[in-house]
Amino acid sequence: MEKQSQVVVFGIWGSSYCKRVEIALALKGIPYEYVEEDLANKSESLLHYNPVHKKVPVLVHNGKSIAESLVILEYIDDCWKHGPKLLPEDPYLRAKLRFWANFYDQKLKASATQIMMSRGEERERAIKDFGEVLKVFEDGVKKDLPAEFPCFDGKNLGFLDIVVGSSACNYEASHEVAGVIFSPETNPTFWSWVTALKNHPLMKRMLPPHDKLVAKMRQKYFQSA
Ligand SMILES: N[C@@H](CCC(=O)N[C@@H](CS)C(=O)NCC(=O)O)C(=O)O
Repeated sequence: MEKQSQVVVFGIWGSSYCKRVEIALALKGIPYEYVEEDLANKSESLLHYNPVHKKVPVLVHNGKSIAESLVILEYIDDCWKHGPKLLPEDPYLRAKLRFWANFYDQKLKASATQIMMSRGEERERAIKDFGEVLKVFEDGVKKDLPAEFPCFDGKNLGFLDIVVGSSACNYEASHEVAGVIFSPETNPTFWSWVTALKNHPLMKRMLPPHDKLVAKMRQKYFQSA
């Protein structure tokens, strides 16, 4: 777009929300500066650029800030027309992709977090709930979207692939830390999609290392372990 575009991303390394933004920028070949935040001691800049939610990620483009990862992905796609398109032109398909991305964040991610936070019977219930929500997501995505959106073979990353793929390593790490919550047997479509996304060269380059994520999850959810 502009000749001297300046792009800064405020994030934390282990956050899938933040990784989405970095993956989208890398996919389009947009250079950016990355600022690692300390959420226990949020910087003045983060509070200034995201005064409403005070969360990462935040994208600052030529001094102007945008918050919320899904909003940022759309902004990147609208602003930088070169490189792969994250969303298609067709308004109906765009709406459907947005719908399932929102469902993924509001239902699936929330449900996965619930599993990590709970223990015993509550955890068993949380795993069952997650399975049900995941089935709705799998069936809905297959029914609503044509084969290329999402990209189940993980080759041409688009909006929903980035949304889901950014969590791929988090799932792998959580399986190691807290036990399996989905498998090729229970959710074959989601399993093979997430695996294909994780193996995409860009994802491999951008996503956090497994051992580092495992250590972080152990500390966050099982401090005594
Ligand atoms: N809906 C937001 C979620 C972002 C989010 O939850 N960020 C977390 C880190 S993973 C955060 O900044 N938490 C700090 C806080 O809650 O104070 C998005 O999509 O960007």
